[in-house]
Amino acid sequence: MPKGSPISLIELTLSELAQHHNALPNMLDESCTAVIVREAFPKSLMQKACERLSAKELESQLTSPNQGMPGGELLTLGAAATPTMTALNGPKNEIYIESAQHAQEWENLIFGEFSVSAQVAKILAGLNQNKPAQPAPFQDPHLGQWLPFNYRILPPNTQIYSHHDMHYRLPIYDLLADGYNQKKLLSWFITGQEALSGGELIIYGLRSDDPHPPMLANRFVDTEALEKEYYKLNLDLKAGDFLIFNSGLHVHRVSAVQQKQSRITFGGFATFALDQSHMIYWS
Ligand SMILES: O=C(O)CCC(=O)C(=O)O
Repeated sequence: MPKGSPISLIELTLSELAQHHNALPNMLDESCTAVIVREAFPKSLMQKACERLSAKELESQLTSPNQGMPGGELLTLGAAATPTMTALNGPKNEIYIESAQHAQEWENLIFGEFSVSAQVAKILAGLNQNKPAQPAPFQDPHLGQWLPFNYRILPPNTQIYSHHDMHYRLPIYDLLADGYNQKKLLSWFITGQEALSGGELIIYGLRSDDPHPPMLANRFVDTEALEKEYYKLNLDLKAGDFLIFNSGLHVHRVSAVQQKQSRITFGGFATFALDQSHMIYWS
């Protein structure tokens, strides 16, 4: 029998949201691991957005948060509240706040009239008993909202190594308003440009609270052991698909892109208000 927690997946289309209004409460109680909403965003919009993101004018704003990590050097537009090779303790507060101030400008530049953030809020609400979802508020109301999502480019031969996302210990979370569940963390992303070869999201049964995870001497998770011994699920995601999963609990990775085109995604994290009234999302 495989090790770790079993993985369960729900797949639906936008028109079936109402039948799955308990999907995210079921992620809270661990009875559901992942949800894919197929074709949640128009393919033509995704194609245009990826062209704009890859345009010369934006090149100087892209960062390489895992620079120095062989095979892991993805490119991003916008900060993320997560440890990276260049910021092991997560982003500096002022850098994150600066990034959040660009949210609307970037969204307009890359998606035009279409509000991706509003559509994400609608999907999250649909999967959570129609309770509203909104970008995460800062503790200090003058700072406005956290960055709702960031833009991620995985060039050929790069991957995202095995990890989980339970990162509330990072100093950046001191800036989050009170009243949110910091024992649960979900990841979501929209596939902008799919990988036809490699670039697969793989979710494993290994739990973030496992006291004895299989580790290599270099302190990376032993992915070979994950592949051989644990529950696992490979996801086949296409441009326009929306995915949300329990990334605070389940170790996961993105396999190396093995084609000429980059794999492009737009995504962030999400959690629940402690009074269950709404959800928040952020990058
Ligand atoms: O493919 C992506 O955008 C990120 C995958 C991942 O590691 C996550 O969503 O936590």
